[in-house]
Amino acid sequence: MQRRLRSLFISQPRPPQNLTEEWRKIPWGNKDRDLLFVSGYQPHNDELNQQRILLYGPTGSGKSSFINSVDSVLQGRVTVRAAADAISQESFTKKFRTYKIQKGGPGTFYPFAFTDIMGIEKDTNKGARVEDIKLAMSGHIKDGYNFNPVSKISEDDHKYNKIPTLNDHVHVLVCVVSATTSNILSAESVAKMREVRLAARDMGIPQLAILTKIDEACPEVNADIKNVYRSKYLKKRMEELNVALGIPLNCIFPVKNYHFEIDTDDDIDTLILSALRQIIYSGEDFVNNL
Ligand SMILES: Nc1nc2c(ncn2[C@@H]2O[C@H](COP(=O)(O)OP(=O)(O)OP(=O)(O)O)[C@@H](O)[C@H]2O)c(=O)[nH]1
Ligand SMILES: [Mg+2]
Repeated sequence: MQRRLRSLFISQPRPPQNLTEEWRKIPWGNKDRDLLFVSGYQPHNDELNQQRILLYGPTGSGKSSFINSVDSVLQGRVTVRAAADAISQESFTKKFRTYKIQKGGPGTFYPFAFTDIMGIEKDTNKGARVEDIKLAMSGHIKDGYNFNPVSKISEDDHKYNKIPTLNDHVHVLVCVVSATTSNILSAESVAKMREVRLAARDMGIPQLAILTKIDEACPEVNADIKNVYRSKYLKKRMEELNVALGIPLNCIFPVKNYHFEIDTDDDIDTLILSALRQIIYSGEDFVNNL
């Protein structure tokens, strides 16, 4: 009994039940280094005006919020350009729209842009159609196209781009999934997302995934975002995403989007920049290997 009591006193504090040893290292407090990289980035290929980054994923997963979050990090203030929605049962984003990010004064932009699309839904005639996402990847859809969940864009549509150039083509495909739902992604949604992924593979487009809402999914991360790579729960969600879609674990990035904050935060920024850096590297490699 005495020995047990003694061992209780000398035992080291153990991590809380839901946390474990850090399983991915991230340099917290080094945000300026990442910002410097992003602001200094110029595509090697001078025919490329900007990398085109296409976001896809289930309705409500945080695609539009991720675009706003990247914009917020780079502007140094919380911005809300791509409309996000809290209560919509169906995809809130209906239009195919590309967001450039302003760099310095008006009229100058970073050499990458995000294309936001309608969310994927499990029902056959709901949400973005896989055929449309494939056409978007090869640059056939022009900005402003209104997605029609029932039929794909026709070649006669004035938003159909018959002769896409390098700049219309997608250079990086990013799958956006919520950490609160990845284990219950329906089989139908997974099938649609996998089809998109295989089409991108055939076109050689690099692919990454963003796991959003990590604050909502894990109380320890909500208390301190720096627990992200110690969370057993998030590790499990990432492994599930890896198995469901086949995206390698080192291409999956957990982030917390800005959604209620009115000011930016260095740790939230660090995670977003860590994902953004990898997106930029991947797009650059793709264009250089074409
Ligand atoms: N807690 C939390 N909420 C988030 C996060 N990202 C997005 N949200 C919220 O989730 C809801 C849906 O986000 P959207 O960005 O509209 O999602 P979406 O993928 O663009 O959705 P559709 O356009 O409908 O396909 C909004 O209420 C956001 O504020 C996050 O990281 N954490
Ligand atoms: Mg949206």
